[in-house]
Amino acid sequence: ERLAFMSRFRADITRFQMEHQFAVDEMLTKVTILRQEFAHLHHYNPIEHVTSRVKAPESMLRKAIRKGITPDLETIRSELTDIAGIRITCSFIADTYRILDTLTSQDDVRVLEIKDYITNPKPNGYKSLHAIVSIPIFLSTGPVDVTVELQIRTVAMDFWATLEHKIFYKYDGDVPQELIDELTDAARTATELDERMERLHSEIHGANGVIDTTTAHVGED
Ligand code: 0O2
Repeated sequence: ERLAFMSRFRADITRFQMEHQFAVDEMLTKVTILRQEFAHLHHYNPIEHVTSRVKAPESMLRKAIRKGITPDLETIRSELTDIAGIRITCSFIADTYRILDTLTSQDDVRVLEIKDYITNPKPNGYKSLHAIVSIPIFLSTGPVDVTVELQIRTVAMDFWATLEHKIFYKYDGDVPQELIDELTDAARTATELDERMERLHSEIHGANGVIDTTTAHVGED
């Protein structure tokens, strides 16, 4: 009986992970289409790079326990919104909002929540746009709605968040105050850089940010 339970549990978890991977794949296709369209029609690429991941079962369980959620798959599905995650790094602040609008206005994307940590940064200085969305994936057994977390940020915000994340884990969440202050200050510098770059960009290319075809550089990851 125990063996049967184990094998059922393993099958359930595989299916659960697969559904989230399919949702990530769907979202990535949407992002690829946007990138190609921008590159070919507007000769401008607002997206610098894209990463994605499906949270591993161990981190899923750890997060569920940390949040006091019953660690069964259906509760995890409804309570943890970042099992499927896509991170889009853009060149400029205006691009982050443009990409957010474009993706969240698509018919099959249902917006569950938007958190604008660019306008309202976290106290430590963290900035990003977060969109929790639900998209359908089509399996042989029928459609399933899967939640995906989109994180959209600039290169400077990403640089800061990556370092902060590493420091947070290195100190196991107990970061010395000195370092916290340093990081908060660095976040201000990142914001200044973003604002200066954005000003320069619009001075050169106009407010809509579309680059002249003769100077266009279409980068691929
Ligand atoms: P990981 O390892 O990136 O997956 P919650 O998701 O419930 O813990 P909340 O407030 O509901 O927190 O969601 P929020 O604030 O939108 O944060 C979700 C994710 O945003 C985090 O996932 C991080 O990826 C990122 N994030 C939020 N705040 C910070 C921050 O201060 N610094 C950095 N570097 N990233 C942040 P995880 O699961 O915490 O981490």
